Amino acid sequence: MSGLLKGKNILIMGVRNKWSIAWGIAQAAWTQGANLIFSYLGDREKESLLKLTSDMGEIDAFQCDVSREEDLDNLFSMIKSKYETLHGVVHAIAFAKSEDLQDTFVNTSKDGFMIAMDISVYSFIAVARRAQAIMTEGGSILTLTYTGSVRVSPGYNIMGVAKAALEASVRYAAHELGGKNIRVNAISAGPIKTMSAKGIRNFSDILGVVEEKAPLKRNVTLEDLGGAAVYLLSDLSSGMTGEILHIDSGYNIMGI
Ligand code: NAD
Ligand code: IMJ
Repeated sequence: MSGLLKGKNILIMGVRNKWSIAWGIAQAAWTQGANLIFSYLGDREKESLLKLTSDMGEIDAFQCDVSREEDLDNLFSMIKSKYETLHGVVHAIAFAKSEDLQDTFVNTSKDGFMIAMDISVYSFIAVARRAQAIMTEGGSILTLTYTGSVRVSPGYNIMGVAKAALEASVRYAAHELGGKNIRVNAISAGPIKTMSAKGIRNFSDILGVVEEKAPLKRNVTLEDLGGAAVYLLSDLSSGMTGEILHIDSGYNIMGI
């Protein structure tokens, strides 16, 4: 299969390095013929993005710290002026203060709560608003979530609360944008070793539990996530919106 995303302008937000979920999705979308546009947080990410995309030819990459409204305004006005229309957005961004992922949940500070909700949830709403305004031919908006939204994942703490709000945001945005043929979905990914998982206590134990207990007896890969994202971004998923799609080796269906 190839060419599922031919002619589609797709914005990928959240590549930090070659392990990033956003990069796995970008590669899969590229293989399917998408015109990729990237946004990155800062200079460090820009440098690694330029290296990663060096054999993709001329590709636009714009700096955008999603906590800054002016960065978001600039990003979408650049996209509008250069591409006229947008068909897809991948939002693969989350952040909480590291102390809020280590300390006890009830010790979450107000500042820590606000930061996690701002970067991991509000940014999605802010992106969806700007994206829908230039999705003149319909479109697909995609974000990434984790099971910690619905079940307690010790240490995930405020990020679990943020992901619950993110998933609810997917449903509200899907309801509102459906009339413009814009679909909004999330992938709930199994644990995967990225920078956002680095330094998480017991992370290799968590990967081991999935290998042992998940129906597929293995952890998910960037290719697994890329395939699901291509489906959600393409017309193959034309009847699907407001959905949380589990790409987790089936772990979520298990009880004891
Ligand atoms: P990652 O660290 O590679 O990606 C996170 C990205 O967020 C980085 O590119 C970082 O630059 C960006 N970011 C943080 N603050 C930002 C800001 N203010 N403005 C713009 N960008 C900002 O890690 P990842 O695991 O690929 O994470 C991508 C998404 O996948 C996140 O939403 C994460 O919650 C989700 N997710 C990860 C896992 C996992 O196990 N790694 C599982 C399920 C869901
Ligand atoms: C993150 C924290 C605690 C437990 C965790 C994770 N588990 C998994 C993750 C079990 C799989 C990774 N994940 C799903 C995330 O969404 C990570 C988000 C994140 C990670 C960091 C680490 C560095 C930092 N801030 C962060 N903010 C969000 O300073």
